[in-house]
This record gives sequence, structure tokens and C-alpha cells, in this order.
Amino acid sequence: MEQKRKILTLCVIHEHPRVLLGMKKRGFGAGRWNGFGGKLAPGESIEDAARREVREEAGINVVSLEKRGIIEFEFEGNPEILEVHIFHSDVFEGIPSESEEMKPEWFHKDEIPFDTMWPDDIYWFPLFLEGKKFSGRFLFGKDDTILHKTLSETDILP
Ligand code: 6OG
Repeated sequence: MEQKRKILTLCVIHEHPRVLLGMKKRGFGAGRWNGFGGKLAPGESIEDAARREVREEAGINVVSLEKRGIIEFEFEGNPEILEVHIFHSDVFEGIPSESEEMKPEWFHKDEIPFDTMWPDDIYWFPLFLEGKKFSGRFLFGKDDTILHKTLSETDILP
């Protein structure tokens, strides 16, 4: 079966010891807290898409931006691969504000609401908060349960 790959961005603002997450109000992942991000516009670089999505969804401009991870997500029975590029930012301009898609809120790093996040987040967030780089792959089954996962630290990310 041919596998279709879709590139997505995900940016978490980490102003130690707090992180900015958004409650997704509609679409894929609605009802979950997550970083800010989405699909690339035609001709757009991954980093430019990450900046644009944070601006559109949280109303702020990221000044620092560092890629920290790439995770591939697959859903059983669906040939599509979601390749999510995860970014860290600790300097930004503006005040986070609610958009049509996301309601931003700060969380202390020890009180991240993993119960209402994608189930993969609990595995990679600790690496992210420690400043590590990582790559991995998650296969989800029915009810978004994790059927298979690989996750490892890496020095190089494309
Ligand atoms: P739109 O399709 O709304 O962007 N995303 C995921 N994030 C986490 N933490 N876990 C997943 O496991 C994810 N799958 C997708 C990427 C969707 C946003 O959700 C992220 C994008 O930031 C399956 O444009």
C-alpha cells in the first residue's frame, strides 16, 4: 500500500518553568491541549510554517525557534504518515491570546495536563523539557491507544 506523508509543525513555548499550551477548539485533536502548529502552506519552509501557525493560533511572534524532535504518527488502517516537526521557543513577542482554533494557557512544567493531551506527549515531553533532541514513531490503534512506539534521543535532526 502506498504511504502518503504529511508534514506538520508543532511548537511549544517553554519559558522555564512554565509552558504555553493551547486547547484545540476544532478539527483534528479537538478537546486536547497541545502545542501550536499545523500544515505547511504551498512553498513554505517547515520553520516558516511553525512561526506562522504560532502567530495565527496564539497571537504571538516567536523570536527563538529550535527544532527538537521529529515524530512519525500512523493510525492503524490509514496509509497516511504524519511527520510532525516539534519546535522549542523560549523568546517571543506579544501576549498569547485566544484564536478561533486555540485557547492558550500557561502550565507549570510539573502540572502538564497529560490526561487531556495526545497519549504520545507523556513520553517525549520530559526529553523536550530537558533540552534533548529526539526522534520516534508511534502507531495508534482504536480509541487512540498506542500499539507501538519507538523514541530515542538524537544529536542530528534534518
Ligand atoms: P491541523 O491538522 O489542525 O494540525 N499533532 C499531534 N500532536 C501530538 N502531540 N500528538 C499527535 O499524535 C499529533 N498528531 C498531530 C500537529 C494538527 C496539529 O496537531 C499536531 C499539528 O500541530 C497523533 O492543522
